Amino acid sequence: MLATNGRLKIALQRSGRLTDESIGLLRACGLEFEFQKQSLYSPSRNFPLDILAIRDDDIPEYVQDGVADLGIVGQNILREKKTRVKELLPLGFGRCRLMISVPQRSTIRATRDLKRKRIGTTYPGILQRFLTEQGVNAEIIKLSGSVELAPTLDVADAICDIVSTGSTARMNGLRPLLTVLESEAVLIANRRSLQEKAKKADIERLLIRARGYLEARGKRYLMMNAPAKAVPHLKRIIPSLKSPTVVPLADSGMVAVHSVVAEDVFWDVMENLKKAGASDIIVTPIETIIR
Ligand code: PRT
Ligand code: ZN
Repeated sequence: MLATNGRLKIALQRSGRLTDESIGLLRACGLEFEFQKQSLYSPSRNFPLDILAIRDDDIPEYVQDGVADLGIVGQNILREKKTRVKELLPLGFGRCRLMISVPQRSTIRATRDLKRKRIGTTYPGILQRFLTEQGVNAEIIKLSGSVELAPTLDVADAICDIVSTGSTARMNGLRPLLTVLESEAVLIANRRSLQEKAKKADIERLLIRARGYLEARGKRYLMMNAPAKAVPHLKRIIPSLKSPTVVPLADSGMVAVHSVVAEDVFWDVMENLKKAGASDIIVTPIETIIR
């Protein structure tokens, strides 16, 4: 029914670590909708798109099979499933690492020490590829959950699991050994949807908006007044100030300078600008940058 109405369908995680930011991204792209975790579909009021809320593990297959045209999922899940989908855009949230950890007292200190050891994981596919690349012959113990308990239960000598802050590993007496995969959420697409003219056009509209939002995230717009002769100095202070907008002011010898600056350096930059003669500095958030 919904699969043939010409509207895009995007599969999002129904309830979990990726849900809020996935929804937030679509809202930042100007899409209006009511998102209800209980309902399978949530239609957008102002864009030809319906949200399909499912478990994250099912997203790659649903997108591959065309049940959904688009999906947002962690690269960890995507790489494990080995589905044929197109990766369109990394989204910068849901960051984590797939890591091999060992008990604190373990004699395993380097990759080669994993030889003939048992590694417990819910990511047997990624782990096997990694071990093959490294030329290490270890035994993979496929687990379905509570991986961090495997060494204590003597089911495994090491584990390969998702780590973000590392506190779960520490609480279980584990020490990180090495990173197998760095992961973040990505936007994926069904390959046939990208060839259908109408769908492709809607996907591209969405992509432009998503890129604009990602580009603007973590950036501020700066406006200030300054003596014209201070402009070369100001340029050196603001890292991103390659070609600033410089507008002459009625007051001769003064200019208005506009620029974009990264949030993390912004306070330092502001203080230095003031010292360099800038005044009336205005800082505003940026909603989007369309290039
Ligand atoms: O129900 P559903 O199957 O949809 O959800 P889920 O429970 O399988 O997934 P969820 O919501 O836990 O994670 C969704 C995605 O978020 C993952 O596939 C990753 O891409 C990403 N992500 C980011 C994480 C983490 N951070 C994370 N910390 N996924 C899992 N964890 C786990 C980790 O395995 C550990 O056990 O959280 C625990 C705490 O981690 P520390 O290191 O912060 O202690
Ligand atoms: Zn899951």
